[in-house]
Amino acid sequence: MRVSGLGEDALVERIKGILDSTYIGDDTALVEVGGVPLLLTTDALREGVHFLRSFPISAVGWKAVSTSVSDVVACGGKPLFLLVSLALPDVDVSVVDQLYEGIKKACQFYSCTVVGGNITKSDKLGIDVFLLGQTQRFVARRGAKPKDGVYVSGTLGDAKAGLELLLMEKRQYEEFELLLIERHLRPTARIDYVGHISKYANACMDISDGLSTDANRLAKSSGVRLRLDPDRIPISRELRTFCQKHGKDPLQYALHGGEDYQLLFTHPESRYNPFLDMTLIGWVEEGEGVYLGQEPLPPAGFDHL
Ligand code: TPP
Repeated sequence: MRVSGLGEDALVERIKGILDSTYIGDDTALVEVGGVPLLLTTDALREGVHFLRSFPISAVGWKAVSTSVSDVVACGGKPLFLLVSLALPDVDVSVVDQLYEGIKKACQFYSCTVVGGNITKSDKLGIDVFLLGQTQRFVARRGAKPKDGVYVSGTLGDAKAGLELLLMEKRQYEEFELLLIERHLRPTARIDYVGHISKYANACMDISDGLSTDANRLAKSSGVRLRLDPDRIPISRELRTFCQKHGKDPLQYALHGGEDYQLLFTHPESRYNPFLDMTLIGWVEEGEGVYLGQEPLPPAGFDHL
């Protein structure tokens, strides 16, 4: 069987079985070194899969750091040190300069440091980030409890619309379109949520492959059902305008669009924080799977295989 026939989640389960590992399965791995708990994660961006060479290359650097930071944040942690490995075609040196300008800006924003890396020759450009972080309390995907509220940060679906706009290669973009493009190119990991997640979340993960796919992962890990309310899914004004213009349904973007790097988390409703842009989108119940109102919501986001 080809890996494409298996799908990403089943392949990860298979690898977990081969390694006989109890670590694999969350956005980061929690390890202990000399009594100190540390978080480890790695993420890759590949030309043709995550970006095109025509995209601003400094944004690719920013995004490479942000996607890994997002994993650490989802576990309630702060980023510390990174290794950056490049798969590099014979490009102009300025491409590498710009890439690292983006990486540097992101590191300054998230207060973390590149401490090394690796460079290999390649036909296509690729960036692998390995990130070390630390947390006061490790938050996994498996802790959601019946009666918890289900929350997301920010708005959903913007990054998918931004990608579609980029791929249209228009000569001129309207202001709302530029905002959506920016959300695709330069997603911001929700480092402002670290305190809230590490103190209050029972379960958390970031939404990289789309809410429908990632909510099913969280439900499965926690052994619970998530029932989401379609009227509560947060959708930006820009996405509504985009969908109006193109005759699309914004809810479909919010449910299945990937790469927003917002957080999906659960905790008692009493922990709601009005100073964060968090939205209650549903509740945890006993059972399994994800429901949107009364209908099952199967995973229909991005699958890497
Ligand atoms: N085509 C291009 C050129 N760029 C894109 N960003 C996409 C398609 C869409 N896309 C690529 S990866 C991805 C999506 C929606 C999902 C997120 O992937 P990743 O950041 O690797 O998430 P992970 O599953 O590793 O957390």
